[in-house]
Parts: sequence; C-alpha cells; structure tokens
Amino acid sequence: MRNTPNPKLELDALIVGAGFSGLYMLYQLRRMGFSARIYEAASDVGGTWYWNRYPGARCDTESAQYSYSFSDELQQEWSWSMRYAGQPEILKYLNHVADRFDLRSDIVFDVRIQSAIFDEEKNHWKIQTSQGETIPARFCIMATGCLSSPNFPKIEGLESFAGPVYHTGLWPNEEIVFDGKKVGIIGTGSSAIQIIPLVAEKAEHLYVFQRSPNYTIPAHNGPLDDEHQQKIKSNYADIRKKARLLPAGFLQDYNDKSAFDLTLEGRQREYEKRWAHGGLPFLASFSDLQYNEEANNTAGAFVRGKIREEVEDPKIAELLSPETILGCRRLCVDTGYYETFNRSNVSLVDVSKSPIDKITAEGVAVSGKSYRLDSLILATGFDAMTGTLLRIDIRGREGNTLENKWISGPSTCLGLMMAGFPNLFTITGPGSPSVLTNMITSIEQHVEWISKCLGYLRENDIGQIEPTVKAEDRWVEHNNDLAAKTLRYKCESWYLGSNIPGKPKTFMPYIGGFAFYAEKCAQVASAGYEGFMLTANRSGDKKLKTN
Ligand code: NA7
Repeated sequence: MRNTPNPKLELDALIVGAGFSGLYMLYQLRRMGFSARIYEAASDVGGTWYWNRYPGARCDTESAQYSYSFSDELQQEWSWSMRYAGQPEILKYLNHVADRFDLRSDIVFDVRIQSAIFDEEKNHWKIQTSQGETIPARFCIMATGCLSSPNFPKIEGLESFAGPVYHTGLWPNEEIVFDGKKVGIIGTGSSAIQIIPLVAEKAEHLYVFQRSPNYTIPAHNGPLDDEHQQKIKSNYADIRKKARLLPAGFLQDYNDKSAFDLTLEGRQREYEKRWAHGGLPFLASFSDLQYNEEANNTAGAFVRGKIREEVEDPKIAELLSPETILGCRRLCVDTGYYETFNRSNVSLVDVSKSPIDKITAEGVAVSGKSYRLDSLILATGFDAMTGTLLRIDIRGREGNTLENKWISGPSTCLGLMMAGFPNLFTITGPGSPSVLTNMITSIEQHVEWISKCLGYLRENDIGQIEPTVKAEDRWVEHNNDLAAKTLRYKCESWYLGSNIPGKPKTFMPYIGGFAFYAEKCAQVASAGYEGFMLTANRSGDKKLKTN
C-alpha cells in the first residue's frame, strides 16, 4: 500500500492523518491543483475509526448525518444499514471514499510524524517522519483528530499483569475471544458503556471497575429501511443546510421551552418521549438544561429513575446513578447498558472512594481484595484534543515549541491556527467546535475554510499567514467567557483536560455553537483574513503549485 514519493521535493501541503479530516483535506487540495500528501501512522485509512475497533464501537450521531456532504453522488450512492453505524461500517465507508476519489496514491501509511519545525529562512515546514525522512512543505495541516492519544492510567503494577491488556482506543485488528474468561474492565465512559454489554455476553465473569458513573441514554438502534433512506436522500440538501444553522451541526429536535415552563407531568412526558426516541437529542429536551442547574437536575432525576427501574439490585442501581450535571461530561448513548448489570456474571466494583490499589500478575486489587482475571480492558479514554499535537515536536518562529506556548493551556485562533506558527493549520484543534458538534459538519467547514485560505494566498502571492496574538487572545477569552456561563464548566471532564494528571484546566472545544462559529470564520475570510498577518512572498520563495 505504501508509495515512495520523493521526500526532497517541497510539497505545497503535508497533511498529518488519514481520518475524516485528512481525507477530505487531501481531496480539496488536489482538486485545487496543490501538491499535497498525507502521512498516516496506521496501516490504512480511518483515523479514530481505524483504532477504535473494540466490540460495540459505534457512532453516537445518526449515520445519515455522520457522513460527508461535499459530494452529492457519494451521499446518494452510499446506504447506511443502521440508524447508528458501527465501527466496521464507518471504516468501510472511509475506505470507499479513499478508493472512489483515488486518494490512496497520495497517502503514505505506517509512518508517524515525529516533528514539524518551521524554517524561517526557507519559509517552509521541515517535517520529520519515523522513517528518518525530512519532508519540506509550505503548509503543514494537522488532521490528527481529537481523541487519538489513548490515556493509560498510572496504576501500580499495570505492566506486571500476566494476561493480555487491551485499550479500547488501540484495539487489535483481530478477533479477541473472551468466551469462558474472567475479564476486568477499568472505566465506565462512552467506550466502556459500548463494550461492556458485548463482553458480558461472552465472558465467564466480567468485573467492571467504576470510579464515576455516567449518564447514558438508550440508542434504540435499528436497521434503516429503504423507504427511510430514500426520504433522507431526496432531502439531503435541505437536511445538511438546516444542520449547519444549528449549534450542534446536526438536525435534531431542539425544544426552546424552559424545563420550568411545564408542570412536573408535562416535563416527564417530554423526557419519556425523548427517552423513547433515544440518543443525544435527550439533551435538547429543554433550552435551559445546559445553563440552569435546577433545570438540569430534573433531567438527571428522570434518568436516575430509569436506572432504578432497569437495574434489579437497588444497591447496584444506586452505584450506577450519577449525581452530577447531566451532559456536563459527554452524554453517552448505549444499547443494553443498565440491563447488563442484572446478569449474574457481571460485578460492579466501586473504586470511587478507594482507588485500585495495584495490578498484579493475577489481576486487580481494590481495598485489599483481589480480583483474579484472565484479560484486562482499559476503557480509560484519551489525552483529548491536545495530546496528539503535543506528542509531535512542533516548533514555530525562533524555534519556540508548541509545548511551551500551551504550557498553561491551549490557545488558537478559531481552532485553526496559532500565533507564532505560520502556515500551520489544525483541523478540529482546541478552540474549534469539534467534539461538541457533529464532527463531520465541523471538519467539512474547517477543510473548506483552509482550502479557500490557501487559494487566496496563492492568488495574492502571499507567502505566510498567521494569526495575531491579539486575535488569538480574543478567541480564547471569548470561549472561556462562554464556557464559564454553561454547566459544562462545572465538572471534571476531558473537555477541560481534567482526566489527565497535570494537564492545565482549560475548556478546549469552542462552545458557542457551530452556526455562530461558521459565520465568524466566514466574516474573517471575507474581511481579507481579519486578525491574521499576511506576508507577501519573497523573491526566493517557491510559488505555490497551480493547475
Ligand atoms: P472517557 O469518557 O474519558 O472515560 C474514561 C473512563 O476511564 C472514565 O470512566 C474514568 O473514570 C475511567 N478511568 C480513567 N482512569 C482511571 C483509573 N485510574 N481508575 C479507574 N477509572 C479510571 O473515555 P471514553 O473512551 O469512554 O470516551 C471518550 C469519548 O469517545 C467519549 O466522550 C465520546 O465522545 C467518544 P473517571 O470518570 O475519570 O472517574
């Protein structure tokens, strides 16, 4: 699969990552006649959907909307089999996209980018690979994903466990057999909530080590029938257009009423309706759920009631019931999660008050008690949004490192560029609406903004673009102000970086909604890249490739 391009030739753009972002970025830049190439650490396309291949991995945005909109032919010819697509189907889709648009010839697989260093003299990025090559590129585009650096918990003895240890975010590309095994899983976030019901069906016994319970809403997943598919396909243009005007970038039923506009019975009816519909739109039950703690508590109480109804053992139901703000952490979407705890081969081990003491060759020890295990699953999440970028040694002007720039937390302008790092772009970087929206809506908007920007630079013979410190500070401050007014700021979550010890606490995704964000980006571009410094090409600079 690996091609052998000439590493010495300067590229117009080097793209890091072959997931949803990188593939579309390559497609756009090629169409515009730029020379561009993707470098990808995995052996194939897919990004998040390449690595997260654990049983039950599934998208929590409905398939019809979690898909590219840039090609009508593509969206008309592809049919999703389920309301929420599983990882294998999404990966198949991305492979189809790569083949259909003949993208593979410009993707180098099995190569990790180690560093990206800006050469001021030559006005290009020198990008070093794990193969020891250094590739010069005028623009470097980080399409590295938001959840791509798995978090391995620092638990004493983890490496001493005698059986296999699997991280959900680095799942092997082979069938793992849990039949007849004693399996332990650490974590009860979204990934765990998806995998637990499936492993429970196979394992002799499953021990779930839970530090904090999470709210999850049933998916009510099911096949998409032909009639429904046709209806979506014939309305796609309208669905996409409407989605882009909404805060979350996907079409859902927003209720603009306050939870307190209704009586208790009226509220319950709304929650019951949403629970029966399933999925993330539960959070849109009322307009104030993300702003007013009392309103939010009515939703939390409703879900806690459901947990008590579904889980037979009241003590287990109590342990599974969060008392926190619903939707403060990412709301989960499940198939059969709570019922799984009614199985006799599943035990919930509370590690909230007394953490896991240590891991030994035989298993996990908690409060002096040992749980003997054959296999261990870590569903312990990711160093989200900044982790992957900071693992690459990125150096901008005067050799300043990104690590140093972000020492007190990430700062970007529009989640797209950083002051001091000319011609370096991030797709769904911190400061982008990314994970708070339909990722694909945000990705397409970012890719199109970056492509237009590169087109503008070429047309106007501009050699460098970089945000001003002032514009970047304003963007960071604006997001912090917005975040502080919402309930999302009131709990420890990976949005804030609090799942990683020592990580500075900053609300990383942009919280002002997709529609506002896209409007702001368009204004900036149409005002000649307001808030950005544009520097003309110098006489020695290589001109960007044109058609
Ligand atoms: P999450 O949501 O970050 O969940 C990680 C889980 O791992 C969470 O329950 C953590 O408990 C738990 N964890 C982490 N370290 C430990 C230790 N040391 N001991 C016990 N438990 C631990 O990651 P996911 O992969 O599930 O989901 C990430 C996103 O992917 C998700 O939000 C969707 O957007 C898709 P804690 O809550 O910190 O107490």
